[in-house]
Amino acid sequence: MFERDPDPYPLAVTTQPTDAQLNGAEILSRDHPVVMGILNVTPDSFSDGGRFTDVEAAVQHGMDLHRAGADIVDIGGESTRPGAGRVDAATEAARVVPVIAGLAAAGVPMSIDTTRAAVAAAALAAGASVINDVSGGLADPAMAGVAADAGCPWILMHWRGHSRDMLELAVYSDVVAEVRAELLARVDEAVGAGVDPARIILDPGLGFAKKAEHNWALTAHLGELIEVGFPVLFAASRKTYLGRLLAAADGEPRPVDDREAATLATSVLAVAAGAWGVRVHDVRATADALAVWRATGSPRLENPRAEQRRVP
Ligand code: PMM
Repeated sequence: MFERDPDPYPLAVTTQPTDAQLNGAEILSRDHPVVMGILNVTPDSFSDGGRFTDVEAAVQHGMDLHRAGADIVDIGGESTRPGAGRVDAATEAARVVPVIAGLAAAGVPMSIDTTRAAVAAAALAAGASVINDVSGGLADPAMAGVAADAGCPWILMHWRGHSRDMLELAVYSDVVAEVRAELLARVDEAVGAGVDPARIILDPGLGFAKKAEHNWALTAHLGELIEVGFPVLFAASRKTYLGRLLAAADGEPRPVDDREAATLATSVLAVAAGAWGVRVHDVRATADALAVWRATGSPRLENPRAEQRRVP
């Protein structure tokens, strides 16, 4: 059922956008898994940090990601790597807004990766159409109001605290059940604040207050989150647990730039389990891997509990 359009999506906006396009909702009804390309405009993100701090270079990279097959480009102005400190809202907004404006002019659909309502509002005003909130609404109580007013899709990621101290929070007795329950609590809060449930996307938050064993359990049991009935975004790209899996004999983790094959394997497994989309650094390789999956008939991994879906 997830057939990708034969051609990449046109860069230029040639027709009048519909209301659904304006508020980003059409990204929710794609008939193929959504590929979200990562563009971090930060000096310190773990994979692309420092590469796109210049606005022109960042806009060019965003356009390249879109041309390579990204349905949407995710723009971040604050690093969330484990242990990272915070930047202030003005700095974060100043990093992302010019890049978003440049990419909007080129017709590139974008999400804003932020936990701050003010940054999200500025990004939406500049042309982003989806909020990607790694705190699932917990970090800033005003975020739900921004999402409700905009009527845009809101990605609620599982989160337990800011990056500086999140490793201490990686304590679970049943990580899959707890992540699912905590995400549903975020959904209830969002809906209670006026957010349309049909605009909500969930994300297990790989690497955020998670140890490697937690990430693997969430990957293996992704179907248990998908069966809840919301679209699920899977974001494993180049993360530390893949580096540890592929560690050298001396225990040295595989370097960030050499985790692509493992990333592709996780993306194919996730879409085969029914994920709505994947958030990745290497869009072209991901599009190729998903083309293989499609060519074999888009087979789905068996999810014995799929019948119990609770569609919102
Ligand atoms: N991970 C990072 C940043 N933003 N957003 C979502 N929805 N899910 C994630 O897992 C996620 C995210 C950190 O990775 P990066 O430094 O490569 O952006």
